[in-house]
Order: sequence, then C-alpha cells, then structure tokens
Amino acid sequence: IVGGTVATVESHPWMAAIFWRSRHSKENVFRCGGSLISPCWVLSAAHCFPDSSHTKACSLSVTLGKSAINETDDTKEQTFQVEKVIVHAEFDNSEGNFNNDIALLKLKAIDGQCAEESSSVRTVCLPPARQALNAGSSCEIAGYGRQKEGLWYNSRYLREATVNLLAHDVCSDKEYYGNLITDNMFCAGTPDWSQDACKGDSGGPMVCEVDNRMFLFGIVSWGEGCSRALRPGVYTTVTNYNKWIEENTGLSSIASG
Ligand code: 4AZ
Repeated sequence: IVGGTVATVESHPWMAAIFWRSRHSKENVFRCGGSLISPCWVLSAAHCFPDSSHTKACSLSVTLGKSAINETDDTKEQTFQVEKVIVHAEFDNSEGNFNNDIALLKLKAIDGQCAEESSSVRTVCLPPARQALNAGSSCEIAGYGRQKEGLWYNSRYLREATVNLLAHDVCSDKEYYGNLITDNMFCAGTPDWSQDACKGDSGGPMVCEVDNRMFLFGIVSWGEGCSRALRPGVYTTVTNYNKWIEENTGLSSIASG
C-alpha cells in the first residue's frame, strides 16, 4: 500500500495472508493477500497461483488475524493449510491485463472447523450482484505490500488506504489504460495519485460501505507501477462473480444482501 497508514487487523478482520512454502528453503514466503468470505473460503486473485507445481495447494497456507507479516501472535492468528485452489477457468493474461483475476482457496478444517470468529478474524460480505457504486465512491484497500514502487520488500505491518472509484469510460480512455480495461475490472485512485495498492497487495480486499455495511467489491489485481499519475490501481469486479463463487463453494445466497 502506497500513501496509507498502518492498520490493525481488527479493522480488516477478513484479511488473509497467503504464504507459499518453498521446497528448497522450507521457509514460508508471503505470496498474496486474500479475503475470508466464509469460514472455510478465501477469495484472492488468480494471478497469485500460476499453475506450476510450486503453487500446488499442499505448499500453500493461509493466516488470518495477522497484523505483522514477520511476527506471529498466537492470541490473534489462525493458520490453515489449503485443501484446494480454484482458479477461474477463463483467467487470461494473454493481453497483459489479468482478465477474470479471481481464485478461491478452500481452507483445511482442523477438528471439523475452519476460521473461528474473533475480534481479529471475521468474514466479509459479498455485495448483491446488481449493487453498483457510483464513480467517486470512496473505498478502503488493505495489504502487506510495498509502500513505494521500486522497493524490493513488503511492509512489515498491515496497511490501509482510501481510494475513489473511477468511471469505466475514464479508465478506458487512451490517456489511462485504453482497451486493457474489461467489464471484469474497475479502477480506483486518488485525485493526487498519492494512495494506491502496490506489489504484494494483490489478491487483497477492496471494501466499500453501502448503508453502513462494508462489502467486498474489489480484489487488488494490477496496475502500471504504483501511485503513478493516470495509472490507477485495477481491481477485479467481485459482483460479476457471485454465481461463480456460489457454484464453486457450494455456498448459496452468500450475497443475498
Ligand atoms: C502487483 O504487482 C501490483 N498499483 C498490484 C497492484 C498494483 C500494481 C502492481 C496497483 O502485484
């Protein structure tokens, strides 16, 4: 996150930190963010899981309730192995724009139970399929990613920032991203380009408030650099995937509103 502030995980209790266990170093390497949408399911970005052997479910783990990426707080955290990874079948980066950048991770239950609700762990609501937001709406993003483009290390602590939604026609203007922006994506930034998601924030949540409730509207997906003028962050449009999420998780009416 560029231009944001340190956040407590209690203010983003659906935040998931996804790690990959390297076969060689046997260390857990932070890979991506995600959002807890039900006790056993985390929503993230497809591009976090390129289908090569080293991202098989067995080498992934998910930690919930995490404030600091390199420190463990057993009083708040819950860690799970991953039972399966479902990457959207039409995920496509052939145009360099991560179309359908969405994936589901099923957590492996421990004694029949996945995530347990606490002050630091909670599910986020999915918005109703037809819930649209106006351009200019302000939404929150959170992640453990870089604080500046070009840095090679992630943030030590979870950070948050506030960004405004951009109209589709603005972001599809040739001054912006042109035809790279599909209906499965939307853009967000700030008027002075000071706040943005950055490398390492991918897969993480964008939540927006509707009628005093927070809903998961976006998944951090891509952008040309971070905090660059006319190069806003690009997010997966979660409302386009309500049916896909229901079909793949077996959770029904998850987004009844
Ligand atoms: C990345 O590489 C990435 N400025 C994520 C978000 C943005 C840029 C890059 C948005 O994961």
